[in-house]
Amino acid sequence: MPENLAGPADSWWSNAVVYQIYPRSFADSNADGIGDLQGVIERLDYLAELGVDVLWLSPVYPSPHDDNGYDISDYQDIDPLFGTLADFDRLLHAVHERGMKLVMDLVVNHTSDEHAWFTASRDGGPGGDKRDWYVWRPPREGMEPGTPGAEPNNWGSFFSGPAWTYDEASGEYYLHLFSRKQPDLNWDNPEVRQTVHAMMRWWLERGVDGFRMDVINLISKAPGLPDGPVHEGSGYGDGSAHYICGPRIHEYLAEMHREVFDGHPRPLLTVGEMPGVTVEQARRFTDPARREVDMVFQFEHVGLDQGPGGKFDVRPLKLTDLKASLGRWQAGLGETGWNSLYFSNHDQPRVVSRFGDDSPAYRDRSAKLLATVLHLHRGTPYVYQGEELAMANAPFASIGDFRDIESLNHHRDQLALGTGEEQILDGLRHRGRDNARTPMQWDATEHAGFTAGTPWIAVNPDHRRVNAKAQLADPDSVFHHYRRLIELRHTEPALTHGDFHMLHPDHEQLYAFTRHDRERGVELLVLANFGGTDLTVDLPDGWEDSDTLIANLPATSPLTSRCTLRPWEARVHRRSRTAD
Ligand code: ISL
Ligand code: CA
Repeated sequence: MPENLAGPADSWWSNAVVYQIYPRSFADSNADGIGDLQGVIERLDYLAELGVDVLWLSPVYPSPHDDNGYDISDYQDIDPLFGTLADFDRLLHAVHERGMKLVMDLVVNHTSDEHAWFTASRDGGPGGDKRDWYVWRPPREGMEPGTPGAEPNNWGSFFSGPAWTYDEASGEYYLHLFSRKQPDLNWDNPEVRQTVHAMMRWWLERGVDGFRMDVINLISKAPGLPDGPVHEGSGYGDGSAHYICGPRIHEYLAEMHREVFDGHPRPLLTVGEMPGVTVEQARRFTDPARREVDMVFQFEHVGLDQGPGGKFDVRPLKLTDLKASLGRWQAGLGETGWNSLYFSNHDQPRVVSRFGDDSPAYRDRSAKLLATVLHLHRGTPYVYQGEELAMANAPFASIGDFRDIESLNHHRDQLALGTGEEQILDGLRHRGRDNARTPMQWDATEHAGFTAGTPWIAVNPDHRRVNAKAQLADPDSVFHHYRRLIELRHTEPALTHGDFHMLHPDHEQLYAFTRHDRERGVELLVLANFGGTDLTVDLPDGWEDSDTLIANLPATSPLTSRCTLRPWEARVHRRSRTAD
């Protein structure tokens, strides 16, 4: 990034829209039931028609797939399941030919336990060459190694159970914040950092346009790895204070920037996935002057409908909470930092089921409303595959329908604790990550045109009605609404440059805000009715008869100072406003 930038809003990605592909579930070209790179190549024209600027590819590297590729056993190759490096080069070329960019998933908080680095680290034993590349510790003193409570500290893993696994051969434990097949790398070791940097440069030289960095704010752990406060439900300690944005995180990201990105000739995009990051921290991470990352994924707004029992403890979202949270992030990152805007990804349930209304009457309309609200915020919008079709949560009948390690582990552990089957399934149906991972719905044929074989996870039966083919043909579809929103990002500078001002923050059904682009003298007004009943609102002065920029329903009359929004209606108005 050039030194003389006025701020993040002047960067190339400030008016870009990113589309996330989860390759396993996108398109299968060889009928083995698993999506692959050739499948992506065959669907690129669809993405070009949607108009997105950047594709983010979830991991396609060799992997035992304990966590669907987020457990990597070789960073510089392609898993045969997805194709070859030659297929990758063809994909990259085809993406660039269409004027889009390609961003890779960088998963370097941990590797697979089948990565050669880890097997060398484990089998070399204490004192071995690569021992220090991972986090090895002896058992807790006075405890019988390998028994519960003998772990070096009390941290629980994100995927249930302790964050440590015992290696009998060497008598030590290794740390894994995620599954036992995802050992954490030791970032305090300079060799580890240099090796990762070299690997990243290798991909940039191949032509990729940046990285989405998996849980990158977890790479610096507090010295001593202290115990965390014990969580009643699981009995494990919450170690997050000792690894979320740990003591050396800014140093490591600045160093990575220096070693990998500085002076690179092509425009790149970097986005750090950062569970638990605060607004203040995110402003530091994304301040262009600090040269760390371009933007971050934060998690506050996708935790608001969660009870004290954790992510599977479901409670209804309060709209006032969502507005307070997103509004605080808009204000908090201000002119200095930059937001990533997302409701959906491969870890989250489908947004139309979660924050909208996926019943036939309001499914399309509420999906368009959610998209409108999100895309009109300040930041870079992310679209997750199928979101642009209003794909909904899946009707999982029993535990046998789930594939995700997080869901399966949770089910196993809750059963052991005596929780009832139906209660567990209810949590999984609402929150399970497999909701986002059912195959992309291309058409109404068997398996939705995703595969000619048997899909690795069942296709949502609603694909007969909800699919890309039908929506491409219908100018009023959710797909075309997303296409228009993406086009607006490119043509209306107020979306990028306008400041953000929340209206009626205490209203429980209305999401309303303005975006004022002072430099160009343009102001936008966004009105969204988050509910299935009519809603009458009083507008601020001066919006009568203003132009409609985009809406999810045809207007019945010009805007008046008091107007009625129909169920799940969203509209965006535009006016000139020079003076203040
Ligand atoms: O979905 C979650 C578990 O409840 C999140 O906490 C998730 O694990 C977290 O957002 C980190 O996600 C990333 O790293 C994980 C991987 O499983 C996710 O798919 C990835 O997005 C470990 O690599
Ligand atoms: Ca395949």
